[in-house]
Amino acid sequence: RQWTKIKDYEEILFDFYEGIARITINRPRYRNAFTPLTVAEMSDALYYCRECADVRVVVLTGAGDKAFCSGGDMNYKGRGGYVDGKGVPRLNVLDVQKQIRSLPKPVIAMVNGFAIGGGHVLHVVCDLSIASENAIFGQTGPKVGSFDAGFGSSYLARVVGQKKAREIWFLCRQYSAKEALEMGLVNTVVPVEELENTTVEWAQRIMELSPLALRMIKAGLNAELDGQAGIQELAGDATMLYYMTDEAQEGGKAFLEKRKPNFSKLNNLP
Ligand code: 2NE
Repeated sequence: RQWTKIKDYEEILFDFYEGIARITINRPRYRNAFTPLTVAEMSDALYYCRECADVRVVVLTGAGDKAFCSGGDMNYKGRGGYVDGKGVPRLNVLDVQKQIRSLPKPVIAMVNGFAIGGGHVLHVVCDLSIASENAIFGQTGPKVGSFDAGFGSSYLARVVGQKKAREIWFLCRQYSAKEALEMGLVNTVVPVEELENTTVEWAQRIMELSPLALRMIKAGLNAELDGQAGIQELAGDATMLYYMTDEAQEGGKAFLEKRKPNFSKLNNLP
């Protein structure tokens, strides 16, 4: 399978294959822990994925065979956040979580090893998670002086239930791929050598379906949980569709032609 590079970055890889954009955290030496730069690059790549009509599905993964992502790089953790090259402490991974959630295209986590701490949360916020048999899941925050009480807790609880979410955070254990599957934390578990094939197959199946239908489903599933921000996303999609109608076009045209709009001949469905 020939993936072609979309753009050069320092700490991620970003490539494309037949409608699929793949973002790979590329710091295997540190079990793919993210720095503020890694996260800024992920954000840039996700923005590209949103803008580019050729991208139908996004895959998030980690380089090498050991880790998906081990969360924030502890070498960069200062007071107030993970410190960037200019000395500014940041928690910019929270923005990336929101980007993944609001991207109007399916995002698949291809979990190829440890998904730990903030790295675990990244897979949690993806729409689907496909894990290899060697994948290991868990939160470590309360052990290492951190926590994610946002999506990393509340959305996790929506995925695995309140008891399990509290167990994951209160015990900071590690869970096998099999355990993750049993608690509904991942969609499927496959042998390591099948991980990419399965992910591409799932993406190809998704791409046979109506992108607009999937976009609305994702927005609807988010809206139920995300309050006004979720409704705003769903409403934005409704507005986009409305602008495609003669009715909306007539309103705009009438304004520009300085006349009263004529909505009388338009369909008024029950
Ligand atoms: C991931 C895990 C379980 C892997 O264990 P193992 O035994 O396979 O590898 P090892 O030897 O621990 O790690 C290999 C090298 O990677 C570095 C290690 O320090 C080690 O370096 P050397 O000793 O060879 O020099 N490494 C691994 N993870 C790192 C990290 N996150 N930062 C910097 N270096 C890291 C094991 O490595 C592990 O438990 N890692 C730490 C996971 C963790 O606690 N992450 C931070 C959670 S907090 C967070 O992510 C967060 C948040 O809570 C809220 C907002 C934003 C972020």
